[in-house]
Amino acid sequence: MNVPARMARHEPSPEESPFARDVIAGLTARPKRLPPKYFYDETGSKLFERITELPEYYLTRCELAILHDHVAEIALIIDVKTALIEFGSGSTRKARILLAACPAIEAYVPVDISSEMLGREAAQLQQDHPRLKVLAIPADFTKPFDLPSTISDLARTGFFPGSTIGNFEPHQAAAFLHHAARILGRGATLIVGLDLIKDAGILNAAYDDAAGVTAKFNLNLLARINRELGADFNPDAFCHQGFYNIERRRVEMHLASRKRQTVKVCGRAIDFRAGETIHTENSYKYTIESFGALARGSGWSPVALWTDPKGWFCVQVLLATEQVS
Ligand code: SAH
Ligand code: AVI
Repeated sequence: MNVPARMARHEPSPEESPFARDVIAGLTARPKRLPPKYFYDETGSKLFERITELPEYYLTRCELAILHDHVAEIALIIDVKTALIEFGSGSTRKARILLAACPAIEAYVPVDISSEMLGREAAQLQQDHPRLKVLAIPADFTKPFDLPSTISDLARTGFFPGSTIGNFEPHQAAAFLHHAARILGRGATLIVGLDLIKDAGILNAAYDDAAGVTAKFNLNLLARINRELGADFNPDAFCHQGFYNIERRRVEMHLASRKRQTVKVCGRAIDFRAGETIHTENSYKYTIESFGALARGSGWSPVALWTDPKGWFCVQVLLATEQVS
């Protein structure tokens, strides 16, 4: 009898993978939704890097400016031999600013779900910083994972830039902060980037840019489901929506069906009404006070913060206040 190679190796078939389970659960829920962590396959990670260069996407520029302007103060906070652990490291561009100015950083541990990009960026960073221990962890940062034993003698500084924390629901952000405190341990520091509430016009443009790159990033999710799960989405039959929901203080991204249609996903028929959407991402916007309250309620105490001159983006330094078991 011919046994498929993946059965012989007990690997899950595409239909049994966590990705397939999440996609089926999301597309059979009402309203339909998909988790944003699945944006970041190889194509999605490259598209995100293009987003960061867009004139409308101010977030990256603002945060880079804050880090450049205040890295000397950050270096005074990170003053003992430490490991820098970055959650969702992507291009590692922001970590490089800290590495250049903070001699106390002896190890860099980038954690990312996008494994190809993670491997590439870690290898390049190691070449550029031969004396630094670069220890990449391909993982979902919301799940438990172990830090490398080789950093056990170092203090821990977490780094969570980019406003990636905004992609969590507020209760998930609180759970993540507890989880980070558990992973980083007693006495740890966490440097977090967060996007601040601002005029709706600026937010709408940042998530629905004129060149259509954010639309491509959003629609790539359907192409990924086709590629990896053998679905038959026609991405042209969906359109990108990105808008600020003032009441909920979040930018929402959706994929709206242009017509009534049925799509086959993992052997299931998924029906769409014309105009029905798949909710693909929330990007919550905070005030300094609302984020401070969230952090204080989640095992952390804000000890320093900086914003850009326009007050659009904020970098906060948090100190672990309790040992979370
Ligand atoms: N830190 C970079 C990249 C931010 S983009 C910056 O500030 O520019 C968000 C990054 O988080 C992506 O690289 C993505 O692959 C990663 N990511 C998103 N959800 C994740 C998850 N659940 N676990 C691990 N990495 C995740
Ligand atoms: C990674 N994350 C913080 C981005 C954001 O702004 O919410 C992802 C993104 N979505 C659309 N554009 C960028």
